Amino acid sequence: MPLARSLSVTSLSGLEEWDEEFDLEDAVLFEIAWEVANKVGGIYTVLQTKARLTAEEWGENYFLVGPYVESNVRTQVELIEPTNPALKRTIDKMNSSGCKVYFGRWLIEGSPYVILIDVAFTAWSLDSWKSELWDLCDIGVPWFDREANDAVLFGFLTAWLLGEFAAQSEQPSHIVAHFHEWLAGLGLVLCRHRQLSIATIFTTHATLLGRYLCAGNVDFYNKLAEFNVDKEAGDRQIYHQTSYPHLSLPGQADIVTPNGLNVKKFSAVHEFQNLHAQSKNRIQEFVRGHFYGHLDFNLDKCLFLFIAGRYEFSNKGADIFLEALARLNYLLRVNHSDVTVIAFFIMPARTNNFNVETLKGQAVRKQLWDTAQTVKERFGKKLYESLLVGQLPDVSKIMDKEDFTLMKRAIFATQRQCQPPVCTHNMLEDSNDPILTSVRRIGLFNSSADRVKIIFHPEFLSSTSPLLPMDYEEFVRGCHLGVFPSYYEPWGYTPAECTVMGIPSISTNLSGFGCFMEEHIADPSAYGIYILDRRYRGVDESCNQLTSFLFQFCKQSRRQRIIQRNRTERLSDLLDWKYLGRYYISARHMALAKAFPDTYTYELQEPTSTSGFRYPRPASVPPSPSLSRHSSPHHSEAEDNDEEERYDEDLEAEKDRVNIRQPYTLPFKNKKTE
Ligand code: G6P
Ligand code: 1S3
Repeated sequence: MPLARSLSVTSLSGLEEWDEEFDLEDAVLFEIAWEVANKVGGIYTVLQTKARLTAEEWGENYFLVGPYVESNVRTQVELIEPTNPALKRTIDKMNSSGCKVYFGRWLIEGSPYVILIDVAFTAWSLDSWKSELWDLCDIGVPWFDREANDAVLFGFLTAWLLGEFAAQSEQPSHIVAHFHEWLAGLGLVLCRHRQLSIATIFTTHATLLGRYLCAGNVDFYNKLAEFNVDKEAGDRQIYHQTSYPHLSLPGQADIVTPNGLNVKKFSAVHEFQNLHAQSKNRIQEFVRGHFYGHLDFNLDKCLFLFIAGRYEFSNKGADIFLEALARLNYLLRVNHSDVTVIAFFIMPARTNNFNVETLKGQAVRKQLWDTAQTVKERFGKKLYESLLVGQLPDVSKIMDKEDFTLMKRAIFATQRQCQPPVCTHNMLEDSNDPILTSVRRIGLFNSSADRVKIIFHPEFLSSTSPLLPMDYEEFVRGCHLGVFPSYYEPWGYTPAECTVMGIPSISTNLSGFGCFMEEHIADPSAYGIYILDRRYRGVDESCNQLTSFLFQFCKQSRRQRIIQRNRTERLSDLLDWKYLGRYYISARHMALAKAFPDTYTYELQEPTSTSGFRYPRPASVPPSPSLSRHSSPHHSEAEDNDEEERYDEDLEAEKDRVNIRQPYTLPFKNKKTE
């Protein structure tokens, strides 16, 4: 009887050398998720970034299973014939029985094989499968819940695929099926019910009930043990959705698997700093247009902050970010700071496209640029003609009336009767949108007197946008600080992505990422990893702490920011799948050992006291504004500009990189039985 194992993370301590000898030759891995080649949220990032490592380990025996979505396939997948004979027979058999199953290569790093199932094609089975589900575990799925209906179809089809593959395999192979999240979880329930000889794993990335409860007015973390989960789910009409994970994940998780990234290393150490400068220039161009007629602040002293992600106002901490921005605005004003903060909110909401005022801003900027080019050309021509006849031009006459008219007209066009807009789009629910409602309450309307300006871009970024033509990665690189003060965040990729790009970030000790960094870095804030305490403090206290992080950040000199970015980037290794992938590897081996004890074994290991690895404090002076390393006690603008040589010096001081290969030991050891 196969054993379903829920493999999510337990602890990062107590990890030892990995046993590389584990022989997977006759084992086959299926990784099943709704987000295979289908970008919906964070799980896509997990699968897409981890694929190379998993493909390296499992080679031809690794298959990702997901839904067939035509538009995704057209852009991300190369359809081919299956090479594995048992799989080919499986797919042929399913397709001749009324299914539509495709096979291909996902065109990402590692080029893993994908099996994509068109769930709509088998919708004729929905009613009978729903009634089977009811008989099996008393779960009823309402007809109007499209997502849950898709989960039923996907679950039955994946269980069909796995069962058929096991039957078609000539010699019984050791199959591991790894299911992600509730949308795929039903497949696991069915595999167990049908007693398929398969090692199963279930990973949950967030729970729906957790999202709902945290978004409501409850003290989630202090009352966690008291909730009657069935009642809470029933009250919110999500009982059927929350029951799949409960059925797939009985009891305690066996292992916690931190999320990694594919860390890109540049050959030139400072390349990421150059990229920051380039991307920042592009954001500055956008700001020039957005604030036309109100550009009364120094762009060179402007800091770009951002929050991005699924639009869950309080779960993602947009609520306390706004409150802290209002307090920061007050502090900057009373301290007569010359710094201007522009806070971007990149969270998709329902809109009917960009608003006219925002588009006009970019058009005005473009017009000013064109005017300057025209006048420059006319000027250049006259200068050239004068030099041709051997004369220096009469500077007072080189620009004529027409030039001035052109320039005056362009300047008149920058006059504006309204403030620069807070929101770049026409919102469908403007009057009760949570971000806009908060902005109205705190009164941050991009007025001249405010040192903090707000731009709400309710759509994910794209390099083809007529407004801000940058993709997300480019945008992050150009910003100074990512702010993610989440209340509900099982992991949180956004601050991790900032870290590998060398951009400092704020997260919380309620997010997996924040806890992971707190556990592994002796002094996270010295590395630009600010971790807000939302676990032991009230909302107001957390807001004050956030305000203080922001204010301290604004007080840093350019040089201090450059040093801090170097330190942040140095943490990349900690988040590389190259190391973090071991938790997944370990989980699969554990599942194999539990399902096939005659072939595989594993031993539990006691965590050792030496295992708690921590990144040491930076060797050089912390980048605090009060602790400047400038040889002269007077800190001037000129000093800020010779930073290029200075950060080399900082890198030298901290050259002895930490070898992070050692700290990752696993809570158990695996062996293949001889
Ligand atoms: C990078 C570039 C520098 C630039 C700096 C701006 O380090 O290599 O040339 O001066 O970014 O930093 P800031 O924090 O002011 O955007
Ligand atoms: C979930 O996506 P989310 O943003 O809805 O899964 C992500 C990947 O594991 C995780 O990083 C995030 O915290 C969860 O919330």
